Amino acid sequence: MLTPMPKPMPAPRPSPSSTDSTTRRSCYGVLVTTLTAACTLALTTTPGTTTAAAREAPSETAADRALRAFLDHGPKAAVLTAAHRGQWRKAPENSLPAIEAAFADGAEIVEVDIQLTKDGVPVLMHDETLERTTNGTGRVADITYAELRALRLRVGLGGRQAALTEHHVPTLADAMKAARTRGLVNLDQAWREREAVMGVLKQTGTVRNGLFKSRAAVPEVRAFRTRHPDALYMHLVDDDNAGSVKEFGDAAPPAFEVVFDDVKDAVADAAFLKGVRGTGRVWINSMRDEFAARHTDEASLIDPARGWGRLIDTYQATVIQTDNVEELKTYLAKGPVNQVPPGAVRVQGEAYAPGEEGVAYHDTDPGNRGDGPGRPGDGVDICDHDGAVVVCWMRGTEWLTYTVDVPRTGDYTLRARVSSPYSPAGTYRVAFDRGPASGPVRVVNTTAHHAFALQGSGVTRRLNSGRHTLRLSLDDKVPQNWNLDYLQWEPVRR
Ligand SMILES: [Ca+2]
Ligand SMILES: [Ca+2]
Ligand SMILES: [Ca+2]
Repeated sequence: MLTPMPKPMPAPRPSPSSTDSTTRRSCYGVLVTTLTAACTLALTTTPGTTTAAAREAPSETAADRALRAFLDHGPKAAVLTAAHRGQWRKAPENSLPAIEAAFADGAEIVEVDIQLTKDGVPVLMHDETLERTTNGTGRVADITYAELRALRLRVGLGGRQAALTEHHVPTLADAMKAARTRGLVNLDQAWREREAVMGVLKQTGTVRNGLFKSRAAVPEVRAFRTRHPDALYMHLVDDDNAGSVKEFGDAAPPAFEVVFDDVKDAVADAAFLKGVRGTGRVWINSMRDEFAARHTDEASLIDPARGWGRLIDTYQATVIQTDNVEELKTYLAKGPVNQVPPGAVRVQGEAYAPGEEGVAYHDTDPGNRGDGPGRPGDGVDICDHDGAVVVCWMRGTEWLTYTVDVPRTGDYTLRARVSSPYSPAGTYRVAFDRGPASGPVRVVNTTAHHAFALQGSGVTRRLNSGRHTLRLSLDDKVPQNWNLDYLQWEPVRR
């Protein structure tokens, strides 16, 4: 891949001072100096000025570009993508392949979580306990790294019924080495052990890759940044500590992670965000409802104006942390795109045909057991998973009917966007116009109720253009516990 020629860098700032008020400046000074050295070398490859050192100098790496971008908070600063726990849709969360996949998919930043083993080795793991993401039991802090190394990671977001992989819990050192030339690493749950973590960054030559964060008292943060003026740091603010932004004064960190569960929160106020945006980057999380007042990934997948677009335009986000790296990158590059493939028909699970129990649907218990917008009086269970409105509490013998308008006669194959933390998760069959039902389609464990995935079915049907009735039924006497976001009939290309 071609590497664009870096832009000239600003001159290094004056040498670091140890006073608190110049912490930010000295931090930038060291970082910019490091970058400038690399960029100067790259720039001197112009014919006629080439030096021996320049001929051996590596071109600017993706990590160089990510750092330069992260420190740019000017009005034209590009929105950066942070991959939550790595690209867990392709590899176990907090694993080396998840880090590599996140960078390969275009994330400039990968968020990871740090725990310490009994013998003091910083490792990547979100939980304090081993059960969810590995085949081990107990606490990380109670076993040695050698013992931890023998365990295997589960796929995706894990869970007791998720399949085991061949991958192991990585050390922070391994993770940082994997990121060294590729991007930044947001070090979550690392503040308590920040000195041990900083030691790893120094040993691995990745101080410039690591991004610390905390919501600690400002004097505690100042002390750390004075001790380590080259450490990258981001401060978390919500309504409880919004005053910390002012308290930093001239020594504002290069980013603030802003968390608001309500649009009326003080930190969601335009003037407050403008102030933050003026000194650094605004980092907003779109994974769950409560991080940014329901402006979530799932809402964005339906309409970016309900999520990422709003976070950028109204809440001035310049970093978005996501569980949907590829979709966010596509949105940032191309704007809203029609996500239904050309010629395909998407039928929302919750948009079943109108009618009564026994006519339009069958549900095993009365009323809506979910928290989503069910139809008044209907038994169908509808949930809202962070913006994904789905049929939930799906059980054997239940069925739903749909109206499907087929645009063009042809062969169509079915995929369904589903979720389930269980193995087995369940099976369904589909039938058109009172015709014979398909064979059973197995729903595959997606590792969490909120982890939706578009799964193939193996079912292909010849459909004439026009309106059809589709019936989706759940087999009896097999475990059923999954969620249906939508069905999608895609034209078969021959
Ligand atoms: Ca029900
Ligand atoms: Ca049900
Ligand atoms: Ca849906």
